[in-house]
Amino acid sequence: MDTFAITKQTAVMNTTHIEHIGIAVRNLSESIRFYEEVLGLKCYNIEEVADQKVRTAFFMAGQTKIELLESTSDDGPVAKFLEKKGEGVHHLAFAVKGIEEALRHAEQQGVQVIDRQPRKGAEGLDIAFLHPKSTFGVLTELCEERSR
Ligand code: CMX
Repeated sequence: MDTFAITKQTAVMNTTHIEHIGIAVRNLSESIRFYEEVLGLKCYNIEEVADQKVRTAFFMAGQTKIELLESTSDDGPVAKFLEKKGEGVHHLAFAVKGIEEALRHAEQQGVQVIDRQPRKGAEGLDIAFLHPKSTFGVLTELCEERSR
């Protein structure tokens, strides 16, 4: 049976836009130089997210946010990704309204949810991940501006 066949019978997620594209890098300062000195973008924020074992750097390219991710630990998710796949696009993040309902909805649709409850992410967002094995190969992040 098609995993997503019941979508039509339940309320769908309220997804508003792509919040950011996450890119795994080995060295944050070297990669920032590429984005600033070659692409001419401006890094406007660097933030460590201890919970995710990453240091992040943010850029806006027009309306689109780019997040560079450097691992702060050998056993973090980005370290594992770099070891296995090398540098490159790591995840796609969608802004949703009502992240808890969105997660429940994804689970009901048979999607493998990594975080059953939202966690604290960078830039004041609540975040939660869906497993790439159930999202057609793309690690998918849901995020929402923190309300508390
Ligand atoms: N994109 C696509 N596929 C991925 C992936 C990614 N980012 N990360 C792992 N995979 C694939 C692997 O290639 C592997 O596939 P195969 O079985 O076909 O080889 C499979 O998923 C399992 O990979 P793994 O290396 O064994 O890794 P784990 O299962 O231990 O962890 C994942 C994978 C996605 C559950 C883990 O990385 C995770 O929990 N990620 C969410 C948190 C996160 O990534 N945080 C960093 C960003 C934080 C931020 O933006 O602030």
